[in-house]
Amino acid sequence: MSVAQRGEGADHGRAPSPGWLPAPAAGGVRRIGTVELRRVRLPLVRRFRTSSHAKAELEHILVVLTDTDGAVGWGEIASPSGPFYSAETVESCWAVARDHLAPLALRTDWKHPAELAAALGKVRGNAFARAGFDIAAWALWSAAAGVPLAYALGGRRDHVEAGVSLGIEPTVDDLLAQVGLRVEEGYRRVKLKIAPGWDVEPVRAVRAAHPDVPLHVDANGAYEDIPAHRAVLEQLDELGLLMIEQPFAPRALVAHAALQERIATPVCLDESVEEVDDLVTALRLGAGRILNIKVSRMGGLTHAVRAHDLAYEHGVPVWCGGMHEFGIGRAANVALSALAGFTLPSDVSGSDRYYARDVTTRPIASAEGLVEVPTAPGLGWEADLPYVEQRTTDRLVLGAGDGA
Ligand code: OSB
Ligand code: MG
Repeated sequence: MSVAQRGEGADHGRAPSPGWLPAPAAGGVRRIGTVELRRVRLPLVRRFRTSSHAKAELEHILVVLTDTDGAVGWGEIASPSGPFYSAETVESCWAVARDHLAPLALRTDWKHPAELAAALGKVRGNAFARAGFDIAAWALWSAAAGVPLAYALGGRRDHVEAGVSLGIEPTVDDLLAQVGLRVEEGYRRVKLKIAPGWDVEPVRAVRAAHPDVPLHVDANGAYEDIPAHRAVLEQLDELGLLMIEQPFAPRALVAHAALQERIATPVCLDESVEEVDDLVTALRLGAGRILNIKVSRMGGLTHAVRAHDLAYEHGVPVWCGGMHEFGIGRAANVALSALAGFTLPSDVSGSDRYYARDVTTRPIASAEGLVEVPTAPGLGWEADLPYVEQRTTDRLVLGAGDGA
């Protein structure tokens, strides 16, 4: 199925939920009249630590596209500040958005967001930066077409299952307290960040305290395909985990395939799949049995949907990974997770897990581990403009004259 057909009723064989509006009309030719970029900072309610870094405040870039008819769409560039998850940084995203993506967006005529995504694809890599524009284009287009973003993408769920991602904690007791809290809140699965030195012991302790909780671990590529690390991964294989996510470096697809042959626990890929062609390679090699699809990492919703479709055809279950998104990026994650292949809980925990106050007028809320998919046209959450303004540290507006 091609993305160009979306909006014409692709439903993966599922009956549309009652209340969904008809599929969007194709609409006319659009041209972006202004691109607004805002650097926005939000304090985190709790520090989050991965195998590479720890943070108390996050800065993301909000992208606001306004077309020449006045239709508006918001997107989010959710890059971490440093180049540790991928090669991008907030600074690199700002420069690429300003110097390359905004001019491309300002001089491209498009009818469907996939056409704008194709034009932005002239820029290699820089997926997080491209994703901000692609999300904004989908938000604009689905709002203008009068359908919920999820529906425009081909999603037909009315709720999506939420899981939480827990960082590396100072002690095993701190971790157990966090897991206890989140299980109490009803989250459908718990993901634990692991790294050499923080793996078998904490994961065993959590498993002992919560024998039935769907549990998975994410190494963010911190292990190597060496005997000592293989032994650790084989011990983790005994703990009844849903999956072991990205144990090895992004390009180490052969090592992931070899591991998957040795262990029964499904290997899940995250950093390894930046493009749909990486997924083609991974599928051919048997480098994993589950895919984490991140809107940012794939360069936006257009490519995220394509990765979903390919995984779906191959019977590979997917879930939507998070990048601590603010409300705009989080809304895109919720919409994407409404697609049929997202059969595992996604990183779409409530805004309150990360931010005391989000950039949307209404926070994204998880109740009993479920997040409602909006039925309103477009993104389904509105930017809280006064609060966004208050948290903005830098702002740039580019117009037609800047698109040459
Ligand atoms: O690997 O999923 C990851 C955050 C920053 C960098 C990498 C990752 C993460 C998360 C975020 O786990 C989870 C979330 O947004 O809920
Ligand atoms: Mg991950």
